[in-house]
Amino acid sequence: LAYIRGESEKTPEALGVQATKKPLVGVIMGSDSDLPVMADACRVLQSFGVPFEVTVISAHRTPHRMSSYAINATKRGLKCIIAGAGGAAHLPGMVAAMTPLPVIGVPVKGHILDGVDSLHSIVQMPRGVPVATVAINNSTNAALLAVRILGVYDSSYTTAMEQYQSDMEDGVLVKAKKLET
Ligand code: RP5
Repeated sequence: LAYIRGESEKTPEALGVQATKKPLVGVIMGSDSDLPVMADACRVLQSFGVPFEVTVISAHRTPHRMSSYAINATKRGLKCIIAGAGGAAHLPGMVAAMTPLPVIGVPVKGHILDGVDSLHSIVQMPRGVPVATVAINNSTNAALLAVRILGVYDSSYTTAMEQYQSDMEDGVLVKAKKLET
């Protein structure tokens, strides 16, 4: 999948993100203006060695591309989709409606309503069509959740997650010790 716009400051590569072949996770976003937020998810996936792809798909501006992506996601080998969008953030919900894969929604903060509009658009799905929604701009957690999902069928991801949790705990304890001395 090619990245849509070509400005150097808005390419995944410019943000240290390198998509891989045979992706298991699709990272999609409504606009390349979402990339600085969504790049965190890509970096986390990279750090866990998860094969992923990244691209722009807009529910409103490219509805046909969105349906084609969602409908073909399973047969292309994806196991999970992370979808970020801002404002009238319909992308995660619409993709979830067209694939049986788990979809994780990232509400991207816009300029006007502080991301609460995006959060509500993504979290308020009707019964029957779930989107696992993370906090506003928190694509890091979306990727961590994707790693946990992958761990259900590949225990190496669960082992890596256990290591991550242990390192996180150690990091906090080191900081706590510094405060106590
Ligand atoms: C949404 O509209 C995108 O996800 C983005 O967060 C927002 C603004 O898009 P741009 O006008 O910056 O392309 O669809």
